Amino acid sequence: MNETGTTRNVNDLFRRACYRQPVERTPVWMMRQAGRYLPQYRAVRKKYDFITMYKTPELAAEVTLQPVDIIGVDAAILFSDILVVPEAMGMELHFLEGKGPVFPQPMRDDGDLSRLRPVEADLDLKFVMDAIRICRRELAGRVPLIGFAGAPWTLATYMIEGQGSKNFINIKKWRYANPDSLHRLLEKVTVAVMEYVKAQVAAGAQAIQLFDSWAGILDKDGFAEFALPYARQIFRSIDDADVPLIYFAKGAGIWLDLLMQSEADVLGLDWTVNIGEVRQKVKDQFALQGNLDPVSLFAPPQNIRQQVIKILEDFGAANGHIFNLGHGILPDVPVEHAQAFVQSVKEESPRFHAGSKK
Ligand code: 1CP
Repeated sequence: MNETGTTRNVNDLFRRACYRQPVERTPVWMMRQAGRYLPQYRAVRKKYDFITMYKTPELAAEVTLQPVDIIGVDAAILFSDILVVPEAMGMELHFLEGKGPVFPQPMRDDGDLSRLRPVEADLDLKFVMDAIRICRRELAGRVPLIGFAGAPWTLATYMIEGQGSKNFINIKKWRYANPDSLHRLLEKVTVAVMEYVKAQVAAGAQAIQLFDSWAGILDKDGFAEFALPYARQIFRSIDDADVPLIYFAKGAGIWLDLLMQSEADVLGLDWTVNIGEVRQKVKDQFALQGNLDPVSLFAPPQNIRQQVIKILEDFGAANGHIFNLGHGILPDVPVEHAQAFVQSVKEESPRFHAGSKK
């Protein structure tokens, strides 16, 4: 136990890196690490559909822990989905095999706003909180547990489009034709996500990542108006919780001046930016997470190692790097390649921290 009465993590590299404190080596985890590239995940998934898996705390905890045991990552991320929040707000969610998640009755205008109800996270999303408690017990301090949510802009895209989209015509039409009512939707979603992440931290989540996967479909002014302020409001609402806050806004690396107003501790980067250049610009204001192109994991392990070295060199000998992919790991990546990636970070990064003291 430490002075705050909580059990200290045996491996707290991730937390220290998030707060830009010295580490012996760079911590590493992978977005979507609990997923289909793992045969052990597919074995569980063969028996249960996706929605049953995330609604059953024991199953969610089981697959959350798999990459910790099999790949050796330095953080676990709760197995769940960003779409549980709109579902808890009253939108029916289906999961179609071979297609993915779908809202059969998407929101199309302000008349639909009244369909949304406020979320009581401890009740409506109890299965998530129970999964967090099981994960913490079973991890027993081996690595920290990351909780997460979709950022309001990205959740709104799914709520309005009904599913993944190519041109996002429906949400963009709404944005241009009736921006005020889109703001009302985003406000409702923001309140729900604030409740949700607060409850996750209370249940034991040791970091919170907001996924703004569709930030990059916006223009700069649109990002400043419809995405960033809502993510920032959520970070502000849990600022006093003593857990690192990560903002992964995919495609937003070109708007670094705006990302720097996010009030997160860590900026998640996709693979399109050079992490060294970003570090020069953000200086010591943020830790950075990223940013290997997930497709590079199909290359042979020696090539993966070279890519890892390149990113470590670009970042340089500084504090505040959490190694990750630039987006989620793809389903047909060979497990040995994911292992080689993590192993390469573990083996190659210590020399960049040689002067660091704990
Ligand atoms: O087994 C299966 O077929 C289900 C595939 C799957 C998985 C493993 C889905 C459906 N969601 C998940 C888990 C998941 N989703 C996690 C688990 C923790 C982890 O290992 O990282 C997380 C963090 C998410 C978050 C999520 N869901 C995002 C944001 C991250 C990202 O990739 O950009 C998004 C956009 C979703 C929506 C979603 N859920 C599932 C799919 C296939 C999709 C994408 C739908 C689409 O856009 O077409």
